Amino acid sequence: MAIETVLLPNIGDFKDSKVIEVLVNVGDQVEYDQSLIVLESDKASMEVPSAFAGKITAMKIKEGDVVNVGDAIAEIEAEAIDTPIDKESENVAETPAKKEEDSAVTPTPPPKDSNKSTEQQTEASIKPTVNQQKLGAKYHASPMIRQFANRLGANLGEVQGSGPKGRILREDVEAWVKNILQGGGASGGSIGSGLPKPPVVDFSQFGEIESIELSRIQKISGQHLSACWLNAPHVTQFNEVSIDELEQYRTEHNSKIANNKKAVKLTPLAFFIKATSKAMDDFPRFNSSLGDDGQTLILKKYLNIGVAVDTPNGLVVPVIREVRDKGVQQLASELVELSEKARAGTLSANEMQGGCFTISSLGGIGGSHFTPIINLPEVAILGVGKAITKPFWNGEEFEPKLILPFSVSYDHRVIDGAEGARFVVKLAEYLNDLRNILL
Ligand code: CAO
Repeated sequence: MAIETVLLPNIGDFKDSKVIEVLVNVGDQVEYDQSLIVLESDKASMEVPSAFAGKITAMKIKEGDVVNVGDAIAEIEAEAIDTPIDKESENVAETPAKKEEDSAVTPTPPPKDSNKSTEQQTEASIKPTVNQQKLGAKYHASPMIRQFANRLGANLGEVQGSGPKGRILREDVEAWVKNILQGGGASGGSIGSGLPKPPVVDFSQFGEIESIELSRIQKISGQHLSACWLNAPHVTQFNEVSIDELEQYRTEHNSKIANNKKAVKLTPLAFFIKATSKAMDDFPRFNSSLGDDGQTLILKKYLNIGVAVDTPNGLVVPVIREVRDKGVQQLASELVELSEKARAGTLSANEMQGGCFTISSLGGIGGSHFTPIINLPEVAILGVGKAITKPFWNGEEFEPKLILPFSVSYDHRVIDGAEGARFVVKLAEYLNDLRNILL
């Protein structure tokens, strides 16, 4: 094994280039074509790959050095290598265009016993690098393809090359981008947002299964919920409040109207809607949406509240309009009407639009706190659990109190933690003593 010196080849515009990164150390085993250093000019940065495979015995430059054509970069105890292109060309039928792309990047492998000159370590062995991509990443792509990928924002580290020796071709980049646009996984197993894909499992290997199609509503709401979950940085704030007085008033009211067949019974939810609208007025950011550019906040002067309704076909969210102007009884009536329509599948599009905030109440079913998903472009959602009687320490003794668990998820881009906490405290204040709403 001979000691070979890697020289900086002719790299065109790169004169007095600064070494901005050294990617290898003495003692490292490097492969032929592996990037050794990164140079920077005022226009671009370039990776300089090794023209030899072997062990690095000396580094001749360090970060911050300024280098020119012919300068020594490193010394390598070189191994004999195969010539990839020669072998590949025997097996791979290539178009002229593909050949051109490859010759633009593939280092000409050194003849096994020749003295390597600057010319032999040609400019073809220089790889422009895309700054956003991992330096020193072991993928093979021509400068043209790297530029193409950079323009499209494709991460070459995730693109599976279909060319000789895994070289990335134009169509590989196109396929990667197409896959991302279709919401699929990239070759590296990630989707557009960079999330890993869940494993695909053939469950039938473990036992009997049955596949049923999701309902139309579930398909639509599933996509919407995923978008909401992925786009808004959620914070969920939990709280509990004693609602004995609310409950006493509600049951008294309901017993008074028990004989009136036309009167709508009050459920706690009508009170939650009213109290929420008051808290939203106190904290107007809870009645806002982020502008398309993500740089502006749209504050709404109207106040409509959507209520999640569980239907046999899936979840729908009819909207009660202008909640501020309505009393609890009217809210209860509209809630009954809208939830009946929702279950019958007769809601109009208009009745499901224009919400400013959503309430998801599971109190009629059970369970305590949960983390509701913000219904974008709204910025917050209230999730209500089932109120149960619990021992409450009043300062002197435990007394039984009807405690309502609730949670508010909010978009942290719009609402700070302190404001989120103030909102849930204020909401609890209103629910604890409805007279506070009148103040
Ligand atoms: N704590 C204790 N009891 C509660 C309660 C709470 N937080 N909320 C409701 N209840 C009681 C009601 O008082 C009622 O009891 P009474 O008849 O004795 O008064 C009973 O539970 C049933 O209430 P309800 O659920 O029929 O009525 P509602 O107004 O509370 O809710 C609606 C209406 C449409 C929201 C509800 O029927 C529904 O669909 N809930 C599910 C919403 C949902 O799926 N959310 C999840 C979205 S995310 O997947």
